Amino acid sequence: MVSGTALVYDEEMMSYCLLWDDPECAIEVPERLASSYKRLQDYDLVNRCVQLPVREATEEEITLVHSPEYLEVVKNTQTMDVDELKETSQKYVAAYFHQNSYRCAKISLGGTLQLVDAVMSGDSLNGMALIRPPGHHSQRSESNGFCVFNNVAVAAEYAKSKYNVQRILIVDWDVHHGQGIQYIFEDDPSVLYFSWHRYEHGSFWPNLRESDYDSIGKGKGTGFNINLPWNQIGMGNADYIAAFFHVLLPLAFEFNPELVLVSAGYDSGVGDPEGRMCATPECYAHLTHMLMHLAGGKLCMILEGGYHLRSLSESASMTVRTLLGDPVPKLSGEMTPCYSALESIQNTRHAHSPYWKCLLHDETRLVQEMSTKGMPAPEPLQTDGSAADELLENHMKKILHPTPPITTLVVAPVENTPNILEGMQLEEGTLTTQQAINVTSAFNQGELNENVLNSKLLPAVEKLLNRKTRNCITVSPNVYLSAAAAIQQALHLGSERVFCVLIGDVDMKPEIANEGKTLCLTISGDKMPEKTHSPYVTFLQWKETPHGGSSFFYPLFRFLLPLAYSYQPDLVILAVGSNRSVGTMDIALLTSLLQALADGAVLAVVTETEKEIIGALSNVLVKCASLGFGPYNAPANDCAQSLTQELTVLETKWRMLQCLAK
Ligand code: Q9C
Ligand code: ZN
Repeated sequence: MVSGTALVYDEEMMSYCLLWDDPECAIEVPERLASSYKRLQDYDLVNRCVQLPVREATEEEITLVHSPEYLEVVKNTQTMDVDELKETSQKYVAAYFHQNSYRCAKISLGGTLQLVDAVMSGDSLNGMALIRPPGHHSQRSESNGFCVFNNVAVAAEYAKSKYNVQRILIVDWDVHHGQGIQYIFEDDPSVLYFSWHRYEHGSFWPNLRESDYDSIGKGKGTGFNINLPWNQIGMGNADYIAAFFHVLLPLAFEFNPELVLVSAGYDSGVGDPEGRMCATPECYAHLTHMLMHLAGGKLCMILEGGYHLRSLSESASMTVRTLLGDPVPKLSGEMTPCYSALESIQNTRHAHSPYWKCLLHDETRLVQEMSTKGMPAPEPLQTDGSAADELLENHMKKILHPTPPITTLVVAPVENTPNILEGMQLEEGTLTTQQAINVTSAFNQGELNENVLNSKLLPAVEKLLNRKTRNCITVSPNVYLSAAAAIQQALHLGSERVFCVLIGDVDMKPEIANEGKTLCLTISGDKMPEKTHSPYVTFLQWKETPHGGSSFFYPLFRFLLPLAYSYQPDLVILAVGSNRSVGTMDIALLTSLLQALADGAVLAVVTETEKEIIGALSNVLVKCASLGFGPYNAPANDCAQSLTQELTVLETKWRMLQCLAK
């Protein structure tokens, strides 16, 4: 299996800088690279990556996207004096040239292509290129916004021609609109381009009408350009995650790319003077983790903007850590997207609803009157960013914990041991049905049964909560009783919120202490049982559609994950019983994505006869296994309908479910 994370970096890309006074360009400094690389070293991430040498991009590669005339202009800057450089720069918007710009732009692009080669050849699973100059504003014959060559756009053309890639997803999480990428692929259905950006109804740079949600692509490319404009500053973790759940991910999974390129700008992070947004570094770990589930894991991160050095370097580090497979830290902050973000999400979903099957099931409509229209422009920024320095220093200490020594603890009886993979530790034994019954009643009476405590499942729950192991898988003759026992044990040990997913025919409802300390979701092929009216006991009626592919992405992003993220559990328990209505790959995807919650503390309880599930989940828990998914199928009507009903009840409490502003 393909593994490993590639890292592209070369200090030579720091050999150019702004040579005259220009406040607009002054933020794009060489230290952006030095501080990012330094932070990766501090976290010992550089050593864990495969370091790739850079190379110069060839003229042939540059002209995959750019005109020969423009190439000539850039080439000529090598021998210019300062006045000539300044004059050339002024032909473009927010651009500057230095005598070394051409050389650096060639290795910035060449480094990007090295990364694409490593990932497409299978030498590495994924990787990141720390490069400058950035690329996403650059156009066929134009430098723009500090960008010289459009690194990501050339990378996409390169992958298409060299590796015959049919579908490429470009995710642009930089805070500016990558209008260069939009122009280049506007009419190309083989490249799905997604960009969120600070827009403020067009009053923010680059002030383009075509950055709005209704620029959806042209000709054959109609539906393949996704703009999500932010009309307010201050967007944070909940807004970004909601944008992924309700806009990007369903479309991306339906698109089914063979390669994912990220225009990874970190000016969308907290403290950045350009973006003035609020996302904290671990948010980028979550975004990265979600994208790792596309294209069999083929994911290339290419640096764009990011002007607050501490924020940039922490967020880039979180990205690389996640690519390497480290646990994703719990997301901080209130999990409620803001009103303005919901308006933007609603409009983008509406604009794309004619082109994507996964948007068919929900009502979409345009926002009649935008709440932010005509609002005063934000005050100019007064602080020097040192407040964010301090915030970030404390924040990182708070959210980062040592990685548990064991990745996956396996609790199984000897005769039922799953294949032990690297990173797994086996503990023999499991709860018998009688033990499970004993423990649930024992806890209800506030008493512990000695006999039960000696069984290996309950100590495993303790190890999970004390972070001695990252996650745990157990096989059991009665998964629901075992899950109930594990819940009781977790609550007994002080868990505040246990998120429990039960898949299959749950013949017996575990009696569990509630008070909001557990949120239980049952997934079954049968009709919904009578309503409970508790937002902590929910139900999803779901069954697989017959031929190939899967319809599971729809409830996954529309319901399961937003619910889990709203709840912010400190433990996830997933019980898979017999007679399940969801396929193995779908359960594996769900499990893998749920690992972004609770610092990765996931307990999977599987019926002992379900060998295929045991194998698939073991793989997913030990390593972010590259999962392959077929094309998207529309779900059965009754399933979609029952989900809609459930959503109406739940979305007022669990706010990440909401995708209409109202
Ligand atoms: N205050 C990149 O992030 N200046 N380029 C905007 C608004 C230009 C950003 C002025 C910003 C260019 C790669
Ligand atoms: Zn930017």
